[in-house]
Amino acid sequence: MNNQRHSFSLVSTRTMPLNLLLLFVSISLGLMLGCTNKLDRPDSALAEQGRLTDSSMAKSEWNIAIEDAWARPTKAGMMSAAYFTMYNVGSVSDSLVQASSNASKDVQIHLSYMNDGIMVMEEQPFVAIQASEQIPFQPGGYHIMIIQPTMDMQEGDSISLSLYFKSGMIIEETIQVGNPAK
Ligand SMILES: [Cu+2]
Repeated sequence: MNNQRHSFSLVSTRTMPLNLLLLFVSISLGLMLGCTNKLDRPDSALAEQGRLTDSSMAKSEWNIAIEDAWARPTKAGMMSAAYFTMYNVGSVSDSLVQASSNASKDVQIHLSYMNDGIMVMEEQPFVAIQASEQIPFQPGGYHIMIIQPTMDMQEGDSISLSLYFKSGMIIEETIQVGNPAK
C-alpha cells in the first residue's frame, strides 16, 4: 500500500514539472513569434507576403519541361502521335496526367511495348517523373496519341499540345508536324 502510493507520487512529481516546462516553452515560443510579426508589419501584409512566397516557391519546384517535340504527319480522321523528351530538373516528383491538342478532342497518354513479339499500346492513366529524371516519349515507347485529328497534319504544319500535371502545372506548346531529326 505504502509502496504504491510512494511510486505514484514519484511519477507525478517527475511528470508535472516536465509538462509545465513544455507548456512554458511553447507559450514563450508563441509570444516570441507573435512579437516578431507585430514588429515587422501588419498581419495583412504578412499574409500577403506569405502567399507570394508560397507561389514563387511552388513555381521553382515546377521544373518540368519538354524538348524536341514533334507530331507524326497524318490525314484527318487517321492517327497521329506526339513525341518529345520530358525533363524534371526540379527537386520534387510529379505526374503527367492528361494531354490535349487543337488537332483532336481525343488525346491520350499511351505506352507502346513488345508483347510476345507483337507491338501493342496501352492508354496510361499517368506517367510519373521523379526529380532529375528524363523520360523519352518516342516511337515504340511512351507517346501522346492524337486520335482521329480533325485536320490534315502535314509536314511543316504546327499544332498545339498541352500537358497537364498532378501538381497543377500545365505545359502549353506549339509543336511541329514532322520529325526534325529526319
Ligand atoms: Cu498510341
